[in-house]
Amino acid sequence: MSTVGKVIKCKAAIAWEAGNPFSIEEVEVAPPKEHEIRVKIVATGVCRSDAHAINPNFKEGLFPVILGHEGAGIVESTGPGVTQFKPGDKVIPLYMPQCGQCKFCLSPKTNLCEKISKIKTAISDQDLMPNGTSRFTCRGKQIYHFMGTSTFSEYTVVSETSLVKIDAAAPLDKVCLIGCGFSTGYGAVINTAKVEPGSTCAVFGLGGVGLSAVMGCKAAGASRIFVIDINKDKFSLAKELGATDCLNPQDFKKPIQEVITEINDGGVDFAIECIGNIAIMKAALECTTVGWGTCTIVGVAVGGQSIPVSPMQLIMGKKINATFFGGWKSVDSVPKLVSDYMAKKFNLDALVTYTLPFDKINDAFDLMYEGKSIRTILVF
Ligand code: CND
Ligand code: ZN
Ligand code: ZN
Repeated sequence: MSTVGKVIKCKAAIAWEAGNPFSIEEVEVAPPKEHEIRVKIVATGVCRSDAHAINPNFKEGLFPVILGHEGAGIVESTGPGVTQFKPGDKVIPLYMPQCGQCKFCLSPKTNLCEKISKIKTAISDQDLMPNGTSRFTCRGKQIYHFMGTSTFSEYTVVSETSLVKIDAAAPLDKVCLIGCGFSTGYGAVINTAKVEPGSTCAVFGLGGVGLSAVMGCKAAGASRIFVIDINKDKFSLAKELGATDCLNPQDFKKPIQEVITEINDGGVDFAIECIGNIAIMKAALECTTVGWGTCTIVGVAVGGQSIPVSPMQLIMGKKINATFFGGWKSVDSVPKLVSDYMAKKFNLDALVTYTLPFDKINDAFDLMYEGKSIRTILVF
């Protein structure tokens, strides 16, 4: 029986409040309105940014909410005015939209788009559909969307600027990682840091984002890739992906930036921070060489914190920059990244530690908190 135009009842993980486990509930998903698409999510990754959203220290989240921003699925139905998508299309929801018309989309200088949801300080302040309403209800309550994607639901509704069609042959339980973790880390290196052949790099943090940054450094032709993590279990995979020197800061009496500058002739050319810790952001800048060292911030720090950087570091020629979704203009780039994966230009499979049924979402978060997974993929 067709579901087009009807409310769909399905399974979703609701975060009713910060600090508590998700509860698997039956939700009602309304049909898509104008310029919206309803997508059947097939697979979704779990990223640290989802954990930040339910971390009481961040104090930014709206509740109750359906999180998830690293998914892939199939179009179920389209709302009025949608021309680029049809039922059955394989798609990736985009937390960084690309409307193609705003001042940011028209500039080659940024991958931001003003249609992005939830950049409170910069552009927008809602976790709802563009018309200010939600398509989700549960137990009679309106449920907030998240980053314009909400992939922790069997069905979700997204704006047409927050979705892109991909190769029909793509395995959704792998390419979902192109929706965030892989693209963010790899793009931070390729697009934002612009790592050069023969250069030396230091990647701080070896989660899905950091290991993707390691892959980026390798692909860019870096000659030496330091990786830094307090969890030594991450080192063997990092080496497989291209790391040359694995450092655990807890093994040294000196600060890690001093260790790196001593080993590597005054510091590395590029440092990439993939943790979200302001002290490590400072260390990352300080471990780069004077003259031209570049530090790229990828990690998201607890709200309200600042990086304690000495201006003298910058006066000495070091640069600091940061990236959102790895600098990729999403609609243009995501289908190409999927094609590159299909052509075996990079290895997403290495990032998938576990594939679990969606109902095990709380286990997936525990595996991340305990440092036992790179990525867990949840499948419906
Ligand atoms: P995940 O938690 O999987 O990995 C973090 C890694 O850092 C783990 O291996 C930890 O052991 C390690 N670590 C933690 N603390 C320290 C420390 N003090 N010293 C050394 N190593 C440490 O996270 P992820 O890979 O999913 O995400 C990484 C960050 O990137 C996180 O802050 C997330 O919110 C952010 C991010 C940013 C963007 C963007 O567009 N800029 C997109 N997605 C995620
Ligand atoms: Zn993410
Ligand atoms: Zn735009």
